[in-house]
Amino acid sequence: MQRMSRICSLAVALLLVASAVWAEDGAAGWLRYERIADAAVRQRYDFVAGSIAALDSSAVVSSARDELIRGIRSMLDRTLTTTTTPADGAIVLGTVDEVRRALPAAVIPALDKRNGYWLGTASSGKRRAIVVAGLDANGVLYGAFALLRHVALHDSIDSLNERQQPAAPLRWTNEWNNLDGSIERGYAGPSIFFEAGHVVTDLARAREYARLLASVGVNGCAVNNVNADARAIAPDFIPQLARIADVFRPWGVSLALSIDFSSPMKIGGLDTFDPLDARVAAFWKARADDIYRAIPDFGGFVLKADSEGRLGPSAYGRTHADAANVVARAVAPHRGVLFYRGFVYDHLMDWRNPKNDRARAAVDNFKDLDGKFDANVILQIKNGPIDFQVREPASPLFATLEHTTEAIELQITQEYLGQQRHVVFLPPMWKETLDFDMQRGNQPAPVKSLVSGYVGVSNVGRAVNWFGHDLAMANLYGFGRLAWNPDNTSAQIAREWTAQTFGHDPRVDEVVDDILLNSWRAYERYTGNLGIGTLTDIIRAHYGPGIESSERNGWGQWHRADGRGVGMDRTSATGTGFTAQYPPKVAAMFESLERTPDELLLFMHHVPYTHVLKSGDTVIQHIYDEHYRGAEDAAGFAERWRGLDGLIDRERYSSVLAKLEYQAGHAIVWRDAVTNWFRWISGIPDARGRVGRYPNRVEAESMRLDRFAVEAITPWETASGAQAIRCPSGTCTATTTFSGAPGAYDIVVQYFDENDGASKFTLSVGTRQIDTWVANDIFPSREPNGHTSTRRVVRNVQLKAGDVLKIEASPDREEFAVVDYVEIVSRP
Ligand code: GCW
Repeated sequence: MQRMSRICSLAVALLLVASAVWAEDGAAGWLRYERIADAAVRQRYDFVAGSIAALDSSAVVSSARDELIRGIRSMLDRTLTTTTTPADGAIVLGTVDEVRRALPAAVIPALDKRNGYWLGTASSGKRRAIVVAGLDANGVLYGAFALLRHVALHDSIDSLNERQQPAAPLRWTNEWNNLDGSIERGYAGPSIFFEAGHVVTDLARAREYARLLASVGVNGCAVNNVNADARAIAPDFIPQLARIADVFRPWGVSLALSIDFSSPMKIGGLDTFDPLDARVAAFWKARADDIYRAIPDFGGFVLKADSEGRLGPSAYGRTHADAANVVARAVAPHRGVLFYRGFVYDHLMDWRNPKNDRARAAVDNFKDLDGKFDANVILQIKNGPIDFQVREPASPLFATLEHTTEAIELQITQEYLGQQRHVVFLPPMWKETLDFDMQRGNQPAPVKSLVSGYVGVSNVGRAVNWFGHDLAMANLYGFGRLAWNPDNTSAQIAREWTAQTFGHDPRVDEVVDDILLNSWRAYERYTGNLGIGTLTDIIRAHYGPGIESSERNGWGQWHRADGRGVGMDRTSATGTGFTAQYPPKVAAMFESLERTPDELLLFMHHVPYTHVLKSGDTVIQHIYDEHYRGAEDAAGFAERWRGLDGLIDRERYSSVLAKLEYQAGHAIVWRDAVTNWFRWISGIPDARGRVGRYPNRVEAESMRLDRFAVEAITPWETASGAQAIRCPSGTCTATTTFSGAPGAYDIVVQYFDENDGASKFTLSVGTRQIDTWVANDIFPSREPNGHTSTRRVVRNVQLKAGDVLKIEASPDREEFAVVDYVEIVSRP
């Protein structure tokens, strides 16, 4: 009996272990190494068996070897044994020099870019070995991951002969993590690096993150916020940071840090941070020397200065070059670099002056400094001239500087792009910038040919699946793949990511790829088209609609919509002159109303609402149509995902479905807010009669109310009819009597889920309760508005005339169970 129960508990324990290993919680990201069941596919890798030889014992090459063992075991159930001699090895790993010495038969093509590698075959003893040769240890690691990727993608590796070199030597992420563990613009829980002012004790997640980064060729990571806390480089903090560097090192990821330019004063005991003061230079040198003593492979610093209230060289009348160089010189002897952020602008601009323009700031601030930066300074330039909006032209700064090393900064965290509650696959957007031809000197000059570095603002958090939304991982993957080779297409990146993440069922892959590849366009449609900006609340959350929030303040994300027209006039002829910041051919294109592509029209020009686009539609009708179309796209994503029921694991199926359904609802919030606002300001109705007319909708304020009170919502466009109902205390009810035809309906309740309470709702038809829920999500607001407006849908409810629909609600703390409307939609 006792024995039996021991066996039983052993079996249970084993089961638990097995299910933990196979839990599809997104933690493994794309590195799932799913077992290959198809015999024909397995056969392709028959010769991958026996031993694996790593020709050196460096930590990075050991990681490469161990990763291959792990991946091959998982995909092919074969355990490679390790050896250090290549004889009869199935896989041989090493730097080019090591491989040439050990396997003279290997014909390795020349590699000349750091981190490059060659994947090929060569005879080894009596057999053919797969060779992974890197120019350096990182190259070996990237080659190993590439080999595993081939197997995961079921590619044939029979005639492997692949020379890969990265497009740019520096491929970093920035993590806007604060030392207290919070993350600026992070949407997936607290920091994996810091908590309560120190480095976390358990760095397992940081180690795992470095592995994910390495698998797509990222070789540096600045772990703290660019709005930097000076304490990060204080002497007593360095040993803690060294622990992060230790877990990064085996994955070839250099630790880097963001710095506060006023550190010489804040932590150095000086009375100045003037970059030309010798004591300040000595301070930076001492800090750098100290860091490199503890972390010899430290990557360098990132500096945000004179931007959004951060102190910078302007305090002493010095230039950005002075600021950059004093820090760069401190790290130069250690071969470190300084990324200096080009995101410098005045956020207190006078909005009344029509010539003021935030988009001009980067070029205006940096154009005279070309050639004045030290060789190890890299100017880190956001893809567009404003700030990670849903559509921006490429920043003209890329083309302005000819003697300055440049990096492009892309944002993986979806700050303005749905904060990982909306699916937005970003490679198609990033490629718009990378492929944009500046035609500098009348020569082809796509942005990707002008940059030597890629920086992705990532902001992963403690959420098991890293970003909160399983599909958002495709953006980290895509960032790495584009930083390695910007010629990779979005479709190719999506295909690779999807197959590794969800497997090879063509029905699944088609749907996931399709959702990914159409997602940015959809988001653009229902948030802000024609280059107008994201039309979000720009003052705080950057999340839901807030059409006027960008106007009449100094932040400069203006769209200048008034009763007659819309758009920023950035032409040289009549506007801010921004267009002239581009090389002549591009400038001429943007200067011309006719030649500016529709998708950037309102970024460059102010036009009447009746202006006719290339598509033949007027601007206003286009705004209406696109918002309806975008909301339909979003509904389609959820619908298509439902078709995957049973084809993928339950866990990810359900969690992604919940996100897509929420998104479909929020897309309607966006649609209604933006279209109603433009209907109001332009006075021009929707030719298709949709805007302002919602035949299936019963406004909450017109229901029969018991204890509920009617409330005006701010901004008005974020509630249907500008009003909602709130329950001050206890339990409140709102009822309406159905009068339509008998049949099956979906019932929608649009309510506000604030982050200052968890109010409760029940929905009944007659005496039958059909749904109950608690509004306990954490949206970025404590008020009923476009951030918090949320849709609850009860599907397939039988209704007949005379049925009474009742919402019962009770508030919690400061959340007053606010309801906007009910919609009763007949099922197709
Ligand atoms: O997009 C803005 C963000 C800020 C951020 C800043 C920057 C880290 O709203 O939160 O600050 O850009 O890039 O420096």
